[in-house]
Amino acid sequence: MKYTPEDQTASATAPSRRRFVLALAGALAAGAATRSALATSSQPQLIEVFKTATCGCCGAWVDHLKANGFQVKVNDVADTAVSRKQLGMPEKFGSCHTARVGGYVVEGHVPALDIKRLLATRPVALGLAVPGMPVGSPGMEDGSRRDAFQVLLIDRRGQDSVFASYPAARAAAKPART
Ligand SMILES: [Cu+2]
Repeated sequence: MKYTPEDQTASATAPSRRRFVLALAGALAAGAATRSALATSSQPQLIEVFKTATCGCCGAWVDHLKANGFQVKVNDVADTAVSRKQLGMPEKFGSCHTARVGGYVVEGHVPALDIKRLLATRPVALGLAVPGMPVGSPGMEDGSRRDAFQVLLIDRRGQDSVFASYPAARAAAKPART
């Protein structure tokens, strides 16, 4: 049998060209998927807030959410305890406002970054809570003072675990003079 270089070339080229076309199609599909994922994530996340009409720190928290890219729907209600009960957030974790976002409940002055982490990691849980109204949490600013506070992850049985911890912060101390 006579060996012909052309035959070898032809038989080697065809499959590799097919592989290249398949690889190109795959790359295009991956690019399209990435673009659509980006398009989805650039849509503002809707968060629905339940607060009383006169609550100033609630309004400041709403502003904090908007500044961090959330689309906020505000519902002024007569009693936020009723909203908490409807959303299933135990009263012992209660604060001045409650909210619903992406299938979770968010109670109190929770930092927007923690809500984003919740939505990105999607743990099995009821949601997050910052009980009470710690000074220095978003919407509760008082100069540079910040009391230590924790963001709690509340599971569906009402058990809590620490989701994030914020240490206390004070205004920079003046240099001591001796
Ligand atoms: Cu408040």
